[in-house]
Amino acid sequence: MSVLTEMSEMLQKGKSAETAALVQKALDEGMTPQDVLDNGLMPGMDVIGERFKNNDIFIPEVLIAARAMGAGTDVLRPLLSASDAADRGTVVIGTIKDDLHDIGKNLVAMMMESKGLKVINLGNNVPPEKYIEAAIEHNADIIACAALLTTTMVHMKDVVSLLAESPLAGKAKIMVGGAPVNQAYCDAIGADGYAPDATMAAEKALELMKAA
Ligand code: B1M
Repeated sequence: MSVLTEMSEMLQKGKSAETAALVQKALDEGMTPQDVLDNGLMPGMDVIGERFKNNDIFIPEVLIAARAMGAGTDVLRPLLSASDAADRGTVVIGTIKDDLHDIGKNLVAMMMESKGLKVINLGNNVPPEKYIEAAIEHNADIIACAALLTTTMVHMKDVVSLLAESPLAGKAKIMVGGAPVNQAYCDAIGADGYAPDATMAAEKALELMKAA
């Protein structure tokens, strides 16, 4: 069995220590952090998503798999963050109010850091006002909102309205993303940018910085 397949299986079983050790092994064998993420950890999480949707597994199993995903990405984070040290702007990121999903948002944060952006991670269940307060405090260039639930993505438009009334109006940009979000939704709520995955989100953030 390849190290990536084994890693995916350990993640699905929620074996954090084994997942982290296999990430390290893959790196030691010469794989890049991006390869490990795209071809080992993410496929494991995709299987979990599918099994959760089909009611083959339930929240406790999903949570322990999520913890193993975190253990794996913890090994990758310093390597990705070290790959480009330039300070290219500041991003305030969080998962929107009432939404506890944070795996994808944390990947987006990690990819943005790897591109030289300073990232202030507000965590999950972030009320719209808190994004604006944090953006003002850190003089952010970009506010990045993630949502994984169709019931929570609606709060993103409140971030857009609050930013328009804040001292950062016209300066900071708003990015949105997460599984139920798309470009049409981004346009409909008046956000500045959308990206479908973590790598493209980091690229979109740099594009928005250049356009500023
Ligand atoms: Co939840 N959950 N969950 N869940 N969960 C989903 C999202 C769901 C699709 C599963 C399903 O039913 N098929 C469904 C949502 C349905 C909907 O709204 N249409 C769902 C549900 C219903 C729920 C609960 C309501 C279940 C319940 O209680 N009955 C509940 C809600 C809790 C709450 O938030 N209030 C719930 C709870 C949970 C757990 C806590 C158990 C756990 C979260 C643990 C954690 O995050 N720490 C969990 C998980 C893990 C999932 C699934 C299985 C996996 C999500 C994930 O981490 N994917 C998910 C099913 C699925 O997605 N297939 C599901 C991996 C991650 C890397 O991908 O987050 O999509 P993702 O991020 C991607 C892109 O979307 C993008 O980049 C990332 C990587 O490339 N991206 C951005 C993300 N943020 C971005 C921001 C950007 C740009 C791109 O710019 C700012």
